[in-house]
Amino acid sequence: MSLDSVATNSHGNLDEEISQLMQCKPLSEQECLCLKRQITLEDIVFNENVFMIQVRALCEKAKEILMDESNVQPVKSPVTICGDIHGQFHDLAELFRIGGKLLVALKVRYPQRITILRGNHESRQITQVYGFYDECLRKYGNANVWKIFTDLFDYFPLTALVESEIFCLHGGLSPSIETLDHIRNFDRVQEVPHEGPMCDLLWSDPDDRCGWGISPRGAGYTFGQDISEQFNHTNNLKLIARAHQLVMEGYNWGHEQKVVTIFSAPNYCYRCGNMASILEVDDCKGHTFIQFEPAPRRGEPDVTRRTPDYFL
Ligand SMILES: [Mn+2]
Repeated sequence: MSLDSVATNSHGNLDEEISQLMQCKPLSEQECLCLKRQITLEDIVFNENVFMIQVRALCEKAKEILMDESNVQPVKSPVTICGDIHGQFHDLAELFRIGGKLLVALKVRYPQRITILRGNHESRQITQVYGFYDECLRKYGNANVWKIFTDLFDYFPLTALVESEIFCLHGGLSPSIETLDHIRNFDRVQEVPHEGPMCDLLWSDPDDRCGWGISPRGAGYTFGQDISEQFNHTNNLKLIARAHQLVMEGYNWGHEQKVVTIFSAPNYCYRCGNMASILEVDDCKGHTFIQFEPAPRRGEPDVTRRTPDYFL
């Protein structure tokens, strides 16, 4: 194994890796080395698990990029806004076909074109309950990959701002936050707290009732149309685009079109029967929702019977 090849970090190689990932295939050792910025001989000798080197290298690179992003990351249109994916790989591949490709490998490849925001599931605690921890153990035999990814999640921006007028976030508003500048000043690189403004952004939901309410989720708040109107007015926003809730049509307007919920996992948990959607914002700031159905799952086992009751 030549260490010269280790120094290589061309986009060509990353592109090949992305194409393999898109087919749900693990990367080879040779290719993995091209991802690593500075891989040491020690890494190669002592890491028995090549996948771990790949994942670690990819996530370290992603961290470097995310570190420079704001808590309210500015985004230019045209852009496509997506909601929850919830680990439905084949539906994610379908979303890629419809709306273009994204996520961590693509974030590293196209840092200016992909913005990944943190959701309430991108946390150590939630991933241990809802399957990601178990999946890492099953596929890699230990929790290293889970640790690498959850360490990366700490760096994901909390919110984004499309053309200064569409405020994007996973959950919703917080009684502790009046302005975007307040969010910009958080130190976000930490596990999602159990309460407080950072927690609320990832957990809250809009509600038909006015004012703030106690969330049935046990974290975050519910917020009424009066709250959305005030927040949009204070911050010169036209729209709050958020995810976090299953909506049968894939998207759902609320608060007299001051808020929209976008959910991008079709037939959620492979049994909810819902459509998914993404929101395209064109370069004239026009909005188009694209709805889509579950991807065909050729040759895949029927997992319905063993789908756990997550999130329902
Ligand atoms: Mn959520």
